[in-house]
Amino acid sequence: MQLAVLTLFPQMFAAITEHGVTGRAVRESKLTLTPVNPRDFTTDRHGTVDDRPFGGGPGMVMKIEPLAKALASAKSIVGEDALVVYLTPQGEPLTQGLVDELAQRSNVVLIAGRYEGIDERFIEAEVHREISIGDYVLSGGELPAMVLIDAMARKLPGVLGHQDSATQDSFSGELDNLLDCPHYTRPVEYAGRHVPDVLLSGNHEAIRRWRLKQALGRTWQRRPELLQARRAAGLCKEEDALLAEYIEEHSTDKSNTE
Ligand code: 9WO
Repeated sequence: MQLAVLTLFPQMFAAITEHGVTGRAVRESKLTLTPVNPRDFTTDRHGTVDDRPFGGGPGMVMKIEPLAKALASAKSIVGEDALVVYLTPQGEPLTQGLVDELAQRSNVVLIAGRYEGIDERFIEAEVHREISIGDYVLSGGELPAMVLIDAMARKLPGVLGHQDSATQDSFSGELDNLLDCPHYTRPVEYAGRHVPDVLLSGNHEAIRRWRLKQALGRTWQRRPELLQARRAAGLCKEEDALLAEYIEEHSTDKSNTE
């Protein structure tokens, strides 16, 4: 996947190009990430990329011309047919489904805004998708762009080994649309708390059922709306039974009945 990011803070992207799973994907050329700075495309002495909003009010707006030149440069690097994505709280909510769809693209340009945002005419003319990573305001689109890049990178072929295969996670595989089950490692006892016996049993079928039950139960407790989505897709009989068991076992917990 070839990615370009329009950003006034290109160094921020070292956070993902130099570390972890995304860093390895970049080193192995499964992902290329080219920051393009609109400031490099200004012609005035001060490198002006922002201006006062028409209609008045506080803050500044990113000017079209440096963005348009930066976008042309970005497309010349990743491909003229690239999908152009603007990260904004006004966008479509990011979900694993949307990540999976975007990860299929081989060329993407991300736009990370600053100040109060970018001139609406640039969005109308050039942006294909507006995407939000959540209902909060940040000081710029760089962190949301990195969130999206990280999520896409782990869906690229060969980026994850089967050790931490993407199909094992919450939101994909058997635990599709469910929260993850709890995880444990050594020691078997910590501060009087024990690892559940079933996980030490070596009974792989019992362990699979326990994990599925925990995933269903936690989703029911913490994110019931996700369970509705899964029910629509069809909760199987085993899942119905496991969730009923979980609810029965937790019916005396204060947290569930209030
Ligand atoms: C500022 C603001 C102030 C009052 C009411 C609403 C407001 N919206 C914004 C705003 O969108 N500022 C942005 C800052 C301009 C573009 C880059 N910035 C940004 C992107 N902040 N948060 C995001 C973002 C992007 C994707 N998903 C979540 C947040």
